[in-house]
Amino acid sequence: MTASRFPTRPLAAALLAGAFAALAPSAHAADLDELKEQGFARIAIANEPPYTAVKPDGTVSGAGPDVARAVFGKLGVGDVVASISEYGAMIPGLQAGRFDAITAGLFMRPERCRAVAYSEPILCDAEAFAVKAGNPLNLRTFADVAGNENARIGAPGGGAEERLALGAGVPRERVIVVPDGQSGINMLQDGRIDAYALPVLSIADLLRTANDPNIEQISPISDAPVACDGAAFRRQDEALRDEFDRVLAEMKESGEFAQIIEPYGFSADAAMSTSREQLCAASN
Ligand code: 6CS
Repeated sequence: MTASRFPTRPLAAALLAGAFAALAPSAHAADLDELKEQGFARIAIANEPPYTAVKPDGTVSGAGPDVARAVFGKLGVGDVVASISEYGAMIPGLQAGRFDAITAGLFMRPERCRAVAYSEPILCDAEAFAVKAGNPLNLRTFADVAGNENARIGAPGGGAEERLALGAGVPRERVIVVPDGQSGINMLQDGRIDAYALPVLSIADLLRTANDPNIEQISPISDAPVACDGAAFRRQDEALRDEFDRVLAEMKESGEFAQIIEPYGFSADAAMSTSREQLCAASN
């Protein structure tokens, strides 16, 4: 698995900043020839393994960037350069021209489908809670959280889980915005939240890393649908999205798609058994 470098050395970072400054954010369409000329595609990620990950040495990996790197490579775009962003800031950043695509596990939801041009499905997952061992408040659904006036749930700002909690009737003041996975685990361990909501594979990765017998995973969350992401492009970049989709379909057909995502725990069949049309039409 080749990986892009996420420049950590000052000179490299400065050079990249200069390159970005030269590619000043603009709302104009990013077409394939421009990306080939640029030599890389600028992708938004969240650093939430196994969807996206930035190692201490700056290497970018995770299922989303690895699929994107493979597809863009086959389109003649040499590499991907990643920027870490909160989920809620990804679409505004894309629309402002700071990224060429979002490849971060940004699940298809109707409001997002209206704002961006999604590729066909890539990474699918159910939702999970991390809770204190023994699940003392018996929180198994977002409705359970809504129904317990003492229950506080942590979720990414602008993320799917925040919307699911609010949609289930959890009052705003009991939905705590969590900036990243480690913070969420720390807040659970400190008793500042009673459940931390993320997709199943993300919670599983965090609990493996925490290795703390005092917290446990509850999944799947039965009142949350299985969701899938796609690579997200600006609406005016549908031609680029279509080229991405063409190569993605070839990789699904050849088995290369499964070879990339299944070692991370994702199911190729899950992504291949649904479609952007179905997912964008579903009411969450
Ligand atoms: O689509 C989202 O908003 C959610 N997707 C992932 C992979 N993690 C959390 C986030 O809220």
